Amino acid sequence: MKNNKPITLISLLALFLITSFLRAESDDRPNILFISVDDLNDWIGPLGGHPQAKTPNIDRLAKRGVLFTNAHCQIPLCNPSRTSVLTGKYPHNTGIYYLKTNFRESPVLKESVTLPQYFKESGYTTYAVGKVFHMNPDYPTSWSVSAGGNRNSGEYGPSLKKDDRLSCDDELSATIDPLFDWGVFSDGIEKMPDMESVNWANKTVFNEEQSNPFFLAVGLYRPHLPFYAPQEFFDMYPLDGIQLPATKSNDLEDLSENILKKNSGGQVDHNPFGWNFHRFDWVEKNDQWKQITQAYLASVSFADHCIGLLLDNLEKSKYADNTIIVLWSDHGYHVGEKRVIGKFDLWEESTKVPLIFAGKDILKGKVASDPVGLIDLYPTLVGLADLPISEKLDGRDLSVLLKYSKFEWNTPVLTTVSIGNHSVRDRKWRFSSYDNGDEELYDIENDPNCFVNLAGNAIYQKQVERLKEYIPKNEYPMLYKPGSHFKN
Ligand SMILES: [Ca+2]
Ligand SMILES: [Ca+2]
Repeated sequence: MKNNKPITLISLLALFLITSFLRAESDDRPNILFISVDDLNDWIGPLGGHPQAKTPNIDRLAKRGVLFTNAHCQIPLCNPSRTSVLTGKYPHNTGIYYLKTNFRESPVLKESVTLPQYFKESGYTTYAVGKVFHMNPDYPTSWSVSAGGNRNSGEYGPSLKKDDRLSCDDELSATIDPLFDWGVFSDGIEKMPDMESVNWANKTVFNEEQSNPFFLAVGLYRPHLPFYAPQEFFDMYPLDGIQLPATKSNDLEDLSENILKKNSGGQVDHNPFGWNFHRFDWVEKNDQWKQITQAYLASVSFADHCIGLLLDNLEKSKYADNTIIVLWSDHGYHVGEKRVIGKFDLWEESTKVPLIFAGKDILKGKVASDPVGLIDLYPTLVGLADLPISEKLDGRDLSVLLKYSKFEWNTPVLTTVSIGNHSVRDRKWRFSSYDNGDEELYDIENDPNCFVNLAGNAIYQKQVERLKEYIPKNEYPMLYKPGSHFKN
């Protein structure tokens, strides 16, 4: 009996030490700030895609982290790209290629664990605001707290009625392409939905005491169409001085009809070559190329402003030192290159995306030219949080590139637009293969605008044969309702 007291004290001390250790260990787990930007191409300061683009906040994030200069999406369209990122699966392994298909409809993904869901099930509080998933917010499966609840997260964007159109009031465009518009948003910056998302994130997450580590996803909607931004962002780009993207007058002449069709961004009844070319034809006919370029640049700078507010608030918060930041866009965008306004093609402008990681244990100021994909986000974030990486994921853990300055690789990255139509990109080459056997090959080191299609030239046959090895041989059947992917 006489030993009871000391034993109790020792037990209490041990319990205290164990719980302190566990708490310290759980507190050490990094938070994740996951910022997705919609339709942002390489027109950001550190990627230099447009010489006039002003993105001071993305620039400072790149300086404090690792910037990938050769990162590509796996499919250049919102829903399938986001599905691929958030489930860690290639589109050709799930059948999700189009806008309308809810990813849980794929037998492959029905029971799959999404990236936020994995963090949630690992003890994180997962928050979503803005456009993260596309058709299916997957709430509450993926999220502890969702600002949009179970609403379609694609609803985020300034309301758009037909009478609201600012620049493009052509009846055909207004009827079949209702988002195709641009101009000054005059209701005040605070009414921009992205500002509401940023304010929600700051108030709900950074300014609150978090009992668990958090995974906060903020999905910014700009610079997606309509290119509406407050006046101050248009003022940054005076119309007279706008530089147009580089183009070549006969650029499309070395491409077959099938290649043009597969890269048309979705076919519509009146135009077998689809939205992409139709939009540019309209812009050219109405002499609006400078205006739409200005509006896209203004939208990019507005998105950058929102990113700056998130970074500022995180820096001011108690979570500043223990949060990993990843910034990515779901795909690129053409503003006239190859006579395209849009995405959903296998060309560099559509596939290339900004991708920056920063935070705990990540190198500062590294610029990595290794070919990487958004498919790598899932295993990388899981790896950075020191959680086990599932073997079911298709991507690679980029941690070695984020933590070691000398590590590099040159394994090609894959992009797809539909069954049988794929493209692979390494440091120097882009090779694309189409369902009827047509091919494209570009030497991007010497022809950065991809003007000259080298496929068919015997000199390059070795490169073609090498790159062809990375084109998928087995493809999951397409889950798609014909005619429904754009018309809504
Ligand atoms: Ca998008
Ligand atoms: Ca060409």
